[in-house]
Amino acid sequence: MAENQLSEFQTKKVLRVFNILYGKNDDGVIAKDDFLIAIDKFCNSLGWPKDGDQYNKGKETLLLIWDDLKKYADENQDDKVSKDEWVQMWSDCLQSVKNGKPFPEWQQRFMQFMFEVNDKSGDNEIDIDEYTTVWNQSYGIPIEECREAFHKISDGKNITREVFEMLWIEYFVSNERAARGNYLFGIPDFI
Ligand SMILES: [Ca+2]
Ligand SMILES: [Ca+2]
Repeated sequence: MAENQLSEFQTKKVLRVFNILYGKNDDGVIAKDDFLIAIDKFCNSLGWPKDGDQYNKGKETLLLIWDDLKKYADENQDDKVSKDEWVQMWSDCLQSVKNGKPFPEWQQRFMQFMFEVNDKSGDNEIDIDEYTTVWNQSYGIPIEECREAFHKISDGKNITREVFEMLWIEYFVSNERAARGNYLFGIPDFI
């Protein structure tokens, strides 16, 4: 396995997302189950009827994301992505971004999906209530923390798809503590 090229700060950030998005069943790895748990959470917080179109489409997208994540990250091919494998994948991703390449396609799909999950009303902007709903109800981040994080990332405006993408990339790539994107997934306790 190649060396981790992320700084300590960047490593903490990617591990934070690992824990928020996938640490829910506390087995210390990401597996297919985590994606099935995620779709049920989204259905609950967004009010999607189970087995309705949005549910089915969301599930299909998440399982595609899982397949691709596995392809990129599951180095020992045990159908699980460990924390080390996760960090290594982001390190590789950072290297290719530094070499002027875009994020891999599956990442773009993941980012778009997360935007759509956040934009409950479907008007192509995320407002503070939408942001708070997703991160509180689906991921258990306290409401006050969600609101504070939104103020930090939003610059007083709703978040468009373009801004979301910028924040996402900043979160995973930037080594700057002052970057707005650092607050995309709540308030990290190490900033
Ligand atoms: Ca593995
Ligand atoms: Ca919206």
